[in-house]
Amino acid sequence: MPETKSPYFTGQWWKRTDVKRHLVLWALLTAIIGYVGTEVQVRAMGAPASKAMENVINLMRIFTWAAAPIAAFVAAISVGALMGKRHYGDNPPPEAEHAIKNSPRATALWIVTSALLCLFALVAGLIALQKDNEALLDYQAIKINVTGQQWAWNYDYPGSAGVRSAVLHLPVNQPVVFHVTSKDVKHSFWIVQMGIKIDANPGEFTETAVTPNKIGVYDVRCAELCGLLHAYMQNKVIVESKEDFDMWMANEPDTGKTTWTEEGAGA
Ligand SMILES: [Cu+2]
Repeated sequence: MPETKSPYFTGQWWKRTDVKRHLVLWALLTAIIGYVGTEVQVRAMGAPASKAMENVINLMRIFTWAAAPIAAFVAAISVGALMGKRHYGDNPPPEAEHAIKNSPRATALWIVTSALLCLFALVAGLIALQKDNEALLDYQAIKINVTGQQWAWNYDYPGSAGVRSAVLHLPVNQPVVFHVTSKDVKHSFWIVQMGIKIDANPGEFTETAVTPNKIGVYDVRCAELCGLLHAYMQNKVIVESKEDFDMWMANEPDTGKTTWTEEGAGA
């Protein structure tokens, strides 16, 4: 007796309407998640002020677009299930058919895919980190001691007759190495638009380095919850021309009185 099989059982799963609907939803959600996760987020961080930050942004774009199809896949199935399995009426719905079959091929596919994505994220991340750390070895770099305390940052320029400032001044296109420590609890020294961040631990020095490549005023923040006023533990970094930096060095060897203005560089 000839049997007409429905596409559910023929193995031609791609002909099923619900599969087609989910595929469309998947493509749509991939685009939305990828776009919001990259463009919107990157714009919110502001323009990059160093090569390191450009690398961070590129890496974020790549990672987000690599993860977007997976997030979208989960979301598409969730939305599809919520839309397609609605129940109307007063009585509880009849038992659904929980025919989840084991498929070694599907299992292998998701294990291999996740493993490859993790490996890719690890290797790409380590390469970016290595690139950033190369600046640590630059013998021409300016060395600056950064001290965090509840709830302020102070900067000492050891090579320059004991200049200490509450505002960080940096000359443009000159590598800088920061030696970071804390007076009390753990903080984290973060220059947002330069893509560097390192823990500030009491009794120890950590190091990070960057070469600012754009004149302007940027944000320094604490990135480690450190007490009541953690959210206010932020100030500015002024990146200026070599001449302006030297002038500031010569004229303001004060102890924390340095202020900054909206005009920024050279002020
Ligand atoms: Cu903090």
